[in-house]
Amino acid sequence: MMTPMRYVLLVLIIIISLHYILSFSHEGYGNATSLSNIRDQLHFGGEKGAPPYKTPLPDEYIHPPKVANPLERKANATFVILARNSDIQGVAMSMKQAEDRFNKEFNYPWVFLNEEPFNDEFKKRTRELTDAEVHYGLIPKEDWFQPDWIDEDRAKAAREKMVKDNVIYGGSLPYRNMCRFNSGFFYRHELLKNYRYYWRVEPNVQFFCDLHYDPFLVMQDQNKVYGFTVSLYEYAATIPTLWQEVKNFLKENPGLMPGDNAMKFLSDDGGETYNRCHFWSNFEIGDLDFWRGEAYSKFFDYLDSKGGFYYERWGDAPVHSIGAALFARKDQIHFFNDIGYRHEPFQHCPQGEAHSKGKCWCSEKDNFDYQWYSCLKRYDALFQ
Ligand SMILES: Nc1nc2c(ncn2[C@@H]2O[C@H](COP(=O)(O)OP(=O)(O)OP(=O)(O)O)[C@@H](O)[C@H]2O)c(=O)[nH]1
Ligand SMILES: *[C@@H]1O[C@H](CO)[C@@H](O)[C@H](O)[C@H]1NC(C)=O
Ligand SMILES: *[C@@H]1O[C@H](CO)[C@@H](O)[C@H](O)[C@H]1NC(C)=O
Ligand SMILES: [Mg+2]
Repeated sequence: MMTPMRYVLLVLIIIISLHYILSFSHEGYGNATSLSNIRDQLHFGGEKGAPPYKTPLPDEYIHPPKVANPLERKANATFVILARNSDIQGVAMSMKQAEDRFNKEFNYPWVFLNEEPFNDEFKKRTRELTDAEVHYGLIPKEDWFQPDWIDEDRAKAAREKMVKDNVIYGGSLPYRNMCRFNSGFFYRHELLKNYRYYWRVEPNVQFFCDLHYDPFLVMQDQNKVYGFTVSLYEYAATIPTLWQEVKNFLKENPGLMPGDNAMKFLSDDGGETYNRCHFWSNFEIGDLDFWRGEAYSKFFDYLDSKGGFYYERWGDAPVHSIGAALFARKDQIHFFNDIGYRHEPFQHCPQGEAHSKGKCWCSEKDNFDYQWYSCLKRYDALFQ
């Protein structure tokens, strides 16, 4: 029940509220809080100019991006991303970080490769992330799809068995095409022919630290052929006969290995068995001419002819790693310690001085380098 006293109180509250509401449109409260003025600014009527947030700030507030290249020389190099149109969000994320951490200072071009044409959204969203050149390439069919001479019945049986055995990507044909392309074809693509060095980037990776030197110049000046950040063991189920084929190849093609190669990274018994160590190829900074050279070309053609990319599920990571470890000198394989990097589920986070120098945002405690599943200790041992 409403007593007379409560009735008076309610009327009072209404009067006070009305006073407040009306006073908001009073000039004394300033135009930011004036309802009629906000309506003008937001342009509800459609008859006034653009809302203020659409008017560019005067130039005096804006400073141009810093472009610093103290060495004033550049390598003959490019970024390369293999991706589908549907990968665009992950590509944008990776590319933005590579630009912010490094490339906005250096402006190396970007090459995008796909077995289907890139669509307008993919091109727009990648192009607007960089000041550097961008190139979009179509992969020739014969470099991508399963060749005719592969026995599809045998390949299919292998895929089905791997699904049953829960092998990751075991049932996927596109994944196999991708692994074979990355192993033996990307460096022969028309768009990469004019470059010597490449930095491979994948969708959804992270770069944690500022990089104030040019890793391509390190490769060039120090005669490196392969750079990595993470190394680990391969799944045995994906490469049952790979090492036997490697040994067959070496027997048939003597003289391709330099004396100071990195066989010890791959094998603990002088080459008899493979310890499954490989460099994680979702990150690579490498020399395209090394892949295009005699030793690796012969090596890839030999492996390809055995059909293991389809009858098993040979990855480009072990194939590249074995190629680099056997046909380059061990000092031509470089660990990029300063590059903080994550591809799920592992990351390399620079430690100590390298961490602070790079202003890294990864936690030093989350670092794969000497975890039990990492092969970095075997790389270290090459030089001890
Ligand atoms: N154009 C194209 N690119 C592909 C295809 N499959 C994979 N890729 C690209 O090849 C690279 C490796 O593929 P991922 O799916 O990242 O393989 P992964 O790194 O082994 O596995 P996750 O990253 O854990 O899924 C990435 O750059 C992909 O964008 C494909 O069918 N077509
Ligand atoms: C509010 O806007 C009017 C009209 O644009 C202007 O004349 C008045 O000075 C402004 N008042 C304040 C407090 O800025
Ligand atoms: C870059 O490297 C490629 C491959 O080695 C070579 O063909 C090309 O001439 C080089 N370009 C320049 C400008 O040095
Ligand atoms: Mg990946």
